[in-house]
Amino acid sequence: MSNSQLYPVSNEYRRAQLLDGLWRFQFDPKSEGESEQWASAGLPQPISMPVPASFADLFTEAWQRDYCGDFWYETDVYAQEISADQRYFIRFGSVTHRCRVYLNGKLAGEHEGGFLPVMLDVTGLIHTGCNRLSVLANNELNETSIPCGAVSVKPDGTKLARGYFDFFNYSGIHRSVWFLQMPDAHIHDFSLSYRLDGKNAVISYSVEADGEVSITLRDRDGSIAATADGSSGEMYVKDAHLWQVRNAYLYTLTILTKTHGKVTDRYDTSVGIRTVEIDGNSILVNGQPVYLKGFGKHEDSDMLGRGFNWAVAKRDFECMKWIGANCFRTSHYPYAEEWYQMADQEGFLIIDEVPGVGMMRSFANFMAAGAGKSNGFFGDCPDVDLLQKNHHAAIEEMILRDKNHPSVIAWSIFNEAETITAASHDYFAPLFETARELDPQHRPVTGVLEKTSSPDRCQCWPMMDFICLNRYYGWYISGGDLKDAEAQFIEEMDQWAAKAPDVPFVFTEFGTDTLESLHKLPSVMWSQEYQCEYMDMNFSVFDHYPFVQGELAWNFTDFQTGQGIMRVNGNKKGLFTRQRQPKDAAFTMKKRWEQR
Ligand code: GCB
Repeated sequence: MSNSQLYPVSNEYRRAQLLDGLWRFQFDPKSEGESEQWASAGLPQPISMPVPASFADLFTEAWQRDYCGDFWYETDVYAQEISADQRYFIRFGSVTHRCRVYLNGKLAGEHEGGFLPVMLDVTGLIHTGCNRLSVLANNELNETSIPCGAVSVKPDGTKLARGYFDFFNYSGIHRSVWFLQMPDAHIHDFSLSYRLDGKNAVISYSVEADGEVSITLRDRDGSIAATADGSSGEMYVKDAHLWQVRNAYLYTLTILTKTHGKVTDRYDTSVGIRTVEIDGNSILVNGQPVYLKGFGKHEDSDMLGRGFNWAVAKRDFECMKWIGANCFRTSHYPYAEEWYQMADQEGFLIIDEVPGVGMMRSFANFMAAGAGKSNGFFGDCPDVDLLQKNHHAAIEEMILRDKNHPSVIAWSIFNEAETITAASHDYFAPLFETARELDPQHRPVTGVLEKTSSPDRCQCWPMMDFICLNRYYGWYISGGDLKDAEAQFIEEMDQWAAKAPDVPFVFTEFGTDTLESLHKLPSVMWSQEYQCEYMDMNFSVFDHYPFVQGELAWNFTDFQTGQGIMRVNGNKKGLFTRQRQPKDAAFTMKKRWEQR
């Protein structure tokens, strides 16, 4: 199983060597690197490039920042004695948006999709000593890739990525790269699901591994809480410590495999015991209703672009704790695995979103969507089957990667897709089914609806276990007139109340662009005062409808987008600046969320 998504670990049976650092890099605008054998000969004119990071914001020239097309990364991998009873892998946390990877000039594998791991078995390609690892990456967008977009070609032949979405098309090797060594007979994957039995818990497990399996669960003190033998079965945990919202308890799970009585492999990981269910219009964690408070985020920061950085993640969690949040959505793509590890530790809930974004044909689709002016998409998509295949693969890989995180409470299949045609229904129905079939924990499955997906027109909301709405009354609709905005908001919510009163609703986006420098009395759009008043208006509408079970503001921080007349060096809807300092409305949210 080469698509195992287990996070790398080192122990007496496995070695995980981090390859992060300064790599060699070269743009390949004419796509000639493969025919000119760059993978075996080495990059002809490399510059240095840090990994992990987006390349865009490290340059001082616009063409480099906006580069679209093929580009190469290269580094050396030093292998100690290669042994016949071991397997060797190269694992990228992600390469955006697609890649072909070569080891010593030979193709090791390729991957479509820029937000999930690329795990390549290089056992036959690696040799003792220095090996050349070359990555041909590409960041073009089209209507079969997720996210969706297009590429325009300028008269001089330069390509420009035109995402049908509102975030910069950051590209590169955004997450850590590892050289992994593990025994030939090894542990490939495991799945857990939970049932509570009074104060006790039943863990159903299955392990995919070569050899005989035994597992041990240890509590925080290292005492054994349960054990089991065999590749699937149940463990009974007496007086279980539950993983609770903002009060996480993590056990350590150890999986051992043996062949002829001898231990051959071992994998240790943190796990949390908790259940997630929908009951009427409540979202239950461990049988208790939870109201989701938090943000839609982006992986986005100064200099790094979308590159993962532990310090940024730490600061984000500290800000989210300070403000009283308990949840975030990985808008609009699965994040680096380290975000989920931290959420597991901090007791945060995650709505895990696949990059199903841009499924509406518009270069500023946030405008069209926010105002309820969607265009069709699926009916005239050039190759809807290929798009669906890529979407399906991303769902599969996301669930395979994230299924064991206690923080993950739901899967989001799309953000603001067109959902008002029969074609959209036919497109999404099998994808929702896939998510339901693949998740051993049967978490809720949802999708995020924009304004056009109104109660009377949306064909897809019945597929959702809870309904996510992005609504901008007071910004894209009746901007500057909160009274009028509120009246229209209530009108729509009354329609939902009549249509789907027994389903939980979560607001996954609401917000206003706000300049940290602008104060104005009386308020105007873009001022800090307006953001506060807008939030208060939204809260009063949310509180009026008992089926509203969450509010995830847009956005946690200001973030980079493409250029445009509606964006001032990016989207300014952050409750925090891009440097992670609070705007005034952050105090409004804190006051509410600390009491909610
Ligand atoms: C949306 C999109 C999000 C945008 C946001 C906005 O509806 O889902 O990606 O950034 O609106 O600020 O316009």
